[in-house]
Amino acid sequence: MRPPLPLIVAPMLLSLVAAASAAPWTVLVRGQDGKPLADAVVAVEIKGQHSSTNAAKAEISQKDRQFLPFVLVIQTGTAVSFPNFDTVRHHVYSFSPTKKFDLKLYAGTPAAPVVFDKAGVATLGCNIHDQMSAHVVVVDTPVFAKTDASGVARLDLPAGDHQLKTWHPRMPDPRLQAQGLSVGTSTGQTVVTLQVE
Ligand SMILES: [Cu+2]
Repeated sequence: MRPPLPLIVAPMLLSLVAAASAAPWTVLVRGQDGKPLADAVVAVEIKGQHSSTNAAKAEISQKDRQFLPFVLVIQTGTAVSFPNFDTVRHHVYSFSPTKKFDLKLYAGTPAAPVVFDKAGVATLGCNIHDQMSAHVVVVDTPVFAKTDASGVARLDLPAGDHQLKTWHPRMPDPRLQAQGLSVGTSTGQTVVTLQVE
């Protein structure tokens, strides 16, 4: 015969019910060879609805003649500043249709940040240092993450039918891959395969 449930279980069950409105979701991103991809962008448009911001801020710094981070994911409308921590000057630019800009040779932090007002991928370079490159991935949602070394990103998602978008710097295609994602009330996992070079 089963013993009666201890009293402590009742409040635990209640908190489980409350937490059920957001399901912990794992997205594993891998290449066509099956190997996990680190630094992949995973973004979820909740119920497929676009959402932008006019308050978010982010940063790509320059240190030791490198951009940091190499991949930045932001919500559409985010203002990005480009502080230079090197003693040499940098000249940061993007020719990408998602956001074209040019920060002429500077030291320190340019006065005005760059607002990324359109979804897509902007590839950055420096006119002085050819080896410097970075990517700004602009998504129409505040729900996003990057994959870790094992290709895994974790997100808390509400139940519903969403749009899952993924991208990796080794993809020849500058567009994010999109697919439907159905989330119920329990935890789940999605595996995404991207064509990379
Ligand atoms: Cu530079």
